[in-house]
Amino acid sequence: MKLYYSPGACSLAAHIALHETGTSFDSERVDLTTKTTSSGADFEAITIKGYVPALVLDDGALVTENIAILDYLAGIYPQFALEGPLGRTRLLEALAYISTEIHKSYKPFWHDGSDSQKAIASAYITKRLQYLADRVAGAYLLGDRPSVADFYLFVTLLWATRFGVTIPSALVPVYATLRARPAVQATLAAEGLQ
Ligand SMILES: N[C@@H](CCC(=O)N[C@@H](CS)C(=O)NCC(=O)O)C(=O)O
Repeated sequence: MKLYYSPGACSLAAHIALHETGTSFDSERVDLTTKTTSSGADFEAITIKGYVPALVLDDGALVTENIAILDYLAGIYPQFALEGPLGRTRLLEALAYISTEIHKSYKPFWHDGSDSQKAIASAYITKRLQYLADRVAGAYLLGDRPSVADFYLFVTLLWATRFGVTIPSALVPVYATLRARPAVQATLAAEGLQ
């Protein structure tokens, strides 16, 4: 498996998940401005979408989109999935919420929004995080062990610290617990983020 990522981008979620599995995997950094990988390859020839994350499986199949990649990884590494008849549904529900309601709301911070756009986005993100904060089910978002949704949530909380977005108090210990995990530390180091 090979993950294409950009340091500190949303691809950090899949990068953490791969480190958490302890499996061996390849990774390559992408310059999102030039759409070139660190080995000089044309990233748009790998995925015409031109954005990270992109995961190339051992048989050459390409998987894109955070939700699909994290769902795929939870499928093959069930320690990061949810149990029960509605387990996958609940996981997808959380991933979709984090992607569409939280991740995407950071757009003004990443794409040179105005101060007022950033203020509106910041309030919206905190409100959407509050929904999750009100439902924290243990040491992690969905229980007492981490799921792939935690790794995606972690990225959005890391961005919150970077952009000055208020993190609801119930998510602060979840963020700290995730951040202290050796695989998270290793991933941050691998991406040059600490
Ligand atoms: N729909 C995609 C969006 C991924 C995305 O927003 N990637 C950003 C980094 S966080 C990116 O690569 N942006 C560069 C670009 O769009 O040119 C997903 O959910 O995986």
